[in-house]
Amino acid sequence: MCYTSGMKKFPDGFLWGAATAAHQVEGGNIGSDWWEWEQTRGRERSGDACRHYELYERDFDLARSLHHNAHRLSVEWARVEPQEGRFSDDALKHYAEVVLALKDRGIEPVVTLHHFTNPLWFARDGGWEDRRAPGRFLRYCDAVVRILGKHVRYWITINEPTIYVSHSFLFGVWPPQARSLWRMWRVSRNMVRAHVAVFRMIHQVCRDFGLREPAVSIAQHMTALVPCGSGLRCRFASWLRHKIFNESFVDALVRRRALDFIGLNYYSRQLVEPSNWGIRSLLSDVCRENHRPVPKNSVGWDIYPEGLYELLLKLKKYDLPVMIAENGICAEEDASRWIFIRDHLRSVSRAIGAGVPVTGYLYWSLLDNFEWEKGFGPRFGLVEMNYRTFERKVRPSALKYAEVCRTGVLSAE
Ligand code: IFM
Repeated sequence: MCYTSGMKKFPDGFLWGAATAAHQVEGGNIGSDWWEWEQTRGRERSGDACRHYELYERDFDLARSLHHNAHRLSVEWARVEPQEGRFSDDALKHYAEVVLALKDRGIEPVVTLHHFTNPLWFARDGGWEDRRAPGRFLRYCDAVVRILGKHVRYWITINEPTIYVSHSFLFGVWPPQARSLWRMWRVSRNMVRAHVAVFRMIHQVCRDFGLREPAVSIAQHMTALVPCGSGLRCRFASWLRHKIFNESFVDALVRRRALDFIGLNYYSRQLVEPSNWGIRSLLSDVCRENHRPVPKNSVGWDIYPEGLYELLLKLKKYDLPVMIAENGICAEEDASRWIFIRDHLRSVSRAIGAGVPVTGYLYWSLLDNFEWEKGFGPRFGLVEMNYRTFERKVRPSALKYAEVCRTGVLSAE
């Protein structure tokens, strides 16, 4: 890392780009549990989303024009295996074409195999709670990896497992809207098993086909857990939350030697202030007094770039490369997007300087997209989406980020 008058030069070969996920951009994901759930919720529906399923080449042209050399996308299980054990050749061919479209543009694909959505048949027949879930997920991944393996080196098996299990099985906000510690625990256990099985399968397929060593991980969502006060309760609760929400899934996979790198998704901070020593309070109470105010994104999340540096330093103990698999802001005003990216890249650069092997940065997201239960309101994109005409418009922040992608240098201003 070179520091010249505040300028930061990132390592050669650093991956620069953005991320998307199938359900949020493709449109028409009719065979998935989310699609069904949206129809019954009286909320905004994903519908055509960004029509990325048909317009992906246009989007990748934009990514190339913005000097991205990497792009994270997800394969939609519901499209690839619309009925149990029946694979869609059309869908598999489509994703092969998508990956080749990236390669043709000199963009390294980072492929996610599960990003929150499930095929309907799977969800209706026990979903992730069922003991058959790891085997079913493995069968689907095997079909994908056999087709895409030649062209893909970076794999993310499961996106944000902790967010998925907590939102779907504990807080009851995503399908199947369960509120049960026991159900959450079963799903977590099955996801660990599923990841480990897929990790081994990908390595085996690469050996069998004589392909280069793959790099397989999850994308782990981590929040900076900052004690509001210096008292024991705040500090203990922050430590406990970090262990449970940020590290436990990673630890389970490290123990099983099933991570080649750590995919880190980072967005925000939680100012921890438990009102008592009860377990609920220790795990969820936050400061309500705005004691240490910071700017917020358009859905109220604290913007806290220092948190990325602090978390990266904590990841050093794993002795694994780290890829920032997501980091982004939803904002009404685009000016704050560049400030967000710049400040978070400063944190990444500081962490690299402190010896953390960060290998890439993928902004969330390339396009404005469908933000789950919040609908199309939050605007995360480097590219603005007109959901009526499907016109794409590059935002000024994207051009500033493009300069960093082109040069590998973050200038001082
Ligand atoms: O849109 C999501 C994405 O699907 C997973 N990570 C967080 C993003 C912003 O909420």
